[in-house]
Amino acid sequence: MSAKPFLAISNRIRSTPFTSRVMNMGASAFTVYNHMLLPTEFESLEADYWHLCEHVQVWDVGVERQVSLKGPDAQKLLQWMTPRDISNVQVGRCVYVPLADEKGCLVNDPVALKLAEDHWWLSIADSDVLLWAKGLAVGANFDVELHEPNVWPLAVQGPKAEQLMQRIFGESVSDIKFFRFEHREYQGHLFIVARSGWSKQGGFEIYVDNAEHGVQLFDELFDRGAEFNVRPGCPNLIERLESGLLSYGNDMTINDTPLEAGLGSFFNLSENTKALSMPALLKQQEQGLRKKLIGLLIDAPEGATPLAENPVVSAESDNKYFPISVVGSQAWSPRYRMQMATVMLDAPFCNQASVEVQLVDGRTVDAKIQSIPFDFTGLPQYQPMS
Ligand code: THG
Repeated sequence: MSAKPFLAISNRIRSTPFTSRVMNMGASAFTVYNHMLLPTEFESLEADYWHLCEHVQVWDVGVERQVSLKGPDAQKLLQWMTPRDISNVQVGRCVYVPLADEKGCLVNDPVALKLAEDHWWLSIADSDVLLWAKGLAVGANFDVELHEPNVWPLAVQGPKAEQLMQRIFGESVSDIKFFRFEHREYQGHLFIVARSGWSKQGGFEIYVDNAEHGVQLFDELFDRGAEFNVRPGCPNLIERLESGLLSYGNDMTINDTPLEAGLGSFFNLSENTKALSMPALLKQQEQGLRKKLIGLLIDAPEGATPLAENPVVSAESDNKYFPISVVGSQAWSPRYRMQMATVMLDAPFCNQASVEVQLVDGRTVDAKIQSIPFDFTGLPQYQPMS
């Protein structure tokens, strides 16, 4: 077997103010996200997972770029871009807003921050939202200023995140409620701090808008975090799958609608008639979905992952195998000792209890169909092997 390919890093793949630190601290793998470097692994996926679930990690998620919409038509533009009704969202709130195009297809799924009545940030997943927003605003002659400010979110995640954040920003950081943000001071600089983050282990996100103050803060998080066993980390594939957090570009793409991706619960189809995607989404709901994103739980050992391409899921009734799905993400859960996968599955199979899945080792096994998030109730829970 050949050595792992490496990533050639040039200016097109942007760094964050923390990249050199994260590399020195042992990041062992990176991916590219919004044309930027995102660490994906430190010690190992599994070691990082257990640590995240027990302690606290600081994540360089500077790749979550902010697209700033400012001006009299800022909210009008955002309401056009998302099927979620944002008319009653107050300043200081974060909202998860799937963005969909005129065909109803997913363009991105950012967290939106309402900074002021005429100012929003879209904290984006991996696609060029700025270009899409500009095209819409220019075409519709909207009075709105659009740009990507230099803001690099730092996430502090894990059960001890709150204690560590209190050491830095004071006890009042605990007043910040889930999916809200407030300004907090560190060394004379005001940061936007939200209680949010791409894990279900609890924590905060600090929107660093100044590199110099940011690296000071970064270093202090590690100094003060020693007593909480802090480590550098990153969004963890195992944890986020167990928690049912979806990744745009992996679990769903511009070929899928938010209804197909199971994001229909975040909006009400009758509510926001201003959304660009609404006619297409209403039509799709009326006609029925052709495919759905579902979860697969597979009782197979570590290493026995489903095939990435054509896992060959077949109808139970006949013996002919044919591809009816695409695997989105997959990981082995060390806690439940099960293979987890997300799959965009043809609708006729979605109501079955299980499907047959081909694994990399050639075996074909039964996989339980579940809705996302997975339901692990009744399964034994394992501890980390030391
Ligand atoms: N934080 C910030 N920006 C981001 C992400 C983030 N941009 C990219 C990506 N992550 C966007 N995708 C998601 C998906 C899910 C959630 C957040 C961002 C999330 N969902 C919760 C849930 O599903 O339970 C809460 C949703 C809600 O209550 O509205 O947290 O992580 N800054």
